[in-house]
Amino acid sequence: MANHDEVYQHYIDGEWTDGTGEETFESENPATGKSLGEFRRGTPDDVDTALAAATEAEEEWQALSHIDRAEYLWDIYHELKERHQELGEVVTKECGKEISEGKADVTEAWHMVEWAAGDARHPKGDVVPSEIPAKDAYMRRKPRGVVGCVTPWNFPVAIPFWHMAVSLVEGNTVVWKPAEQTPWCGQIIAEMFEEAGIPDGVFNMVQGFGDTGEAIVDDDRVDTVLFTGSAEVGQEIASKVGGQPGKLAACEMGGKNNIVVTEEADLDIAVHSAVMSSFKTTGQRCVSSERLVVHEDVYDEFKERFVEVAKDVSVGDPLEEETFMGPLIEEGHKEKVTEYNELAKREDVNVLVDRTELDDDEIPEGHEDGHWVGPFVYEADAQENLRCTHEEVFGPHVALLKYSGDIETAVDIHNDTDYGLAGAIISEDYRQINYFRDNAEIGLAYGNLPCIGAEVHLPFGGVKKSGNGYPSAREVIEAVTERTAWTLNNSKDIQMAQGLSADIKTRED
Ligand code: UN1
Repeated sequence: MANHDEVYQHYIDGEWTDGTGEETFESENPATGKSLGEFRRGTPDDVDTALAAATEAEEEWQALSHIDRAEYLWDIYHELKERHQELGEVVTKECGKEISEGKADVTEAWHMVEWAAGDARHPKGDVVPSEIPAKDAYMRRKPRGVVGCVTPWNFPVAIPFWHMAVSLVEGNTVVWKPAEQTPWCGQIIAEMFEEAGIPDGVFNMVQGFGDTGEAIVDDDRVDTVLFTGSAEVGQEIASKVGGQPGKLAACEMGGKNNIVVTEEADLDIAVHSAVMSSFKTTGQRCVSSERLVVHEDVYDEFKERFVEVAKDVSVGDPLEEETFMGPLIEEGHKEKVTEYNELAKREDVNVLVDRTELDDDEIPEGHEDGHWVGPFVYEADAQENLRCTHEEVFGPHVALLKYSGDIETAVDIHNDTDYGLAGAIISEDYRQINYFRDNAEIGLAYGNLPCIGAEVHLPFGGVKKSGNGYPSAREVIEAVTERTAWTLNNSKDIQMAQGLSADIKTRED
């Protein structure tokens, strides 16, 4: 539990500060409804102060080598590892993910820090051949300047490091707004940067809501915006930033992700992968699967087995190791998931499992005010344009979509959503697998696996409505650095490429 006598502050320019706002907000444990601590709510003025500090700190930070900058992150890497259990529990208490997931979030964070800090010693840029033997050509990288980071609650430790670790090692300064649902994780990360002794103004954290995030996105001093979160907000950010010359946004958003189970599938793998993809994190990953596209030859058996698990999967106290699904993040989200379950019924699907309201005896003692929901599973017509099978719910709301015919048909159904983040094919036939690999419109594709659990050094991002960039690992380097094409002449003569004449002709010639 965070300290209850304290109102937690922002971290700006190397200082803890109340900021200019009068308001505070609480972090709530979604499994109990109890407060975990009170936090200052940031204002656009606080963002202004943080951006001034980040801008001021650029020069000093950029004067350091990549390797020196990475040293601060190595300290954080060790701390994340040493405090694994404790921080995993904080994640679980604050965002409701069951404990193995809470701990995996912390592990994913130190993996990202390790990648970014280790990358500091790798070659940067390229040596490029020139048409002219006397010329040396290089592609070099420079930091863009100030990076604004807006991160979600569902990976409250990992995703901040996706955004910030590479940005900082590359020489940018950062202004970060953690999700309003997980300010305690934000507080702990800011304490880590402080303890690591990062120079004032290089890392700044402003707690708050959408208006704080918007102030970061809108400000001219921000050179790159990194955003992970909902499609609506991401699209708004991408279009706003797109209209501001010189500014970049890398946005990673949601999905309506599919698992395709063909007639050649091993059904043990299929059921296992589908359960993991649909119900882990209570369906609240942007890569969670809400569509299971299953061939008619294996449909009945798959359905029977999947439904059996969905009826029994354990929902409960996320701190207990026996729990598979914790609560939803907040009451408003419980309402949204419930509405989508109701909508599916109105759209006349065939409901197979409805655990929208759990039985009283399923809810652990002392957790009556948690935001509980269990699986909701239904079958629907794959060809029909229903809202429930096409809109992202972000919960354990799963459609079984039966298909007949070949893999081409399955992939057509797979691609029939506006999103394109993650997906999987379950099949023992390599031709089907390869067809899916080449034709599924997604950024993260899996074969004979769940469509969740990407490793940090893979590019993470989607196509279509799911994203316009990759705010993590190697790919984020493009968003947080500028390239310079640098050419040096080693000769005293000027010789041009493309056969361009270097002769200067005068009237006398
Ligand atoms: C998210 O879905 O919001 O691939 C992020 C995964 C994790 C990250 C998920 N590494 O499931």
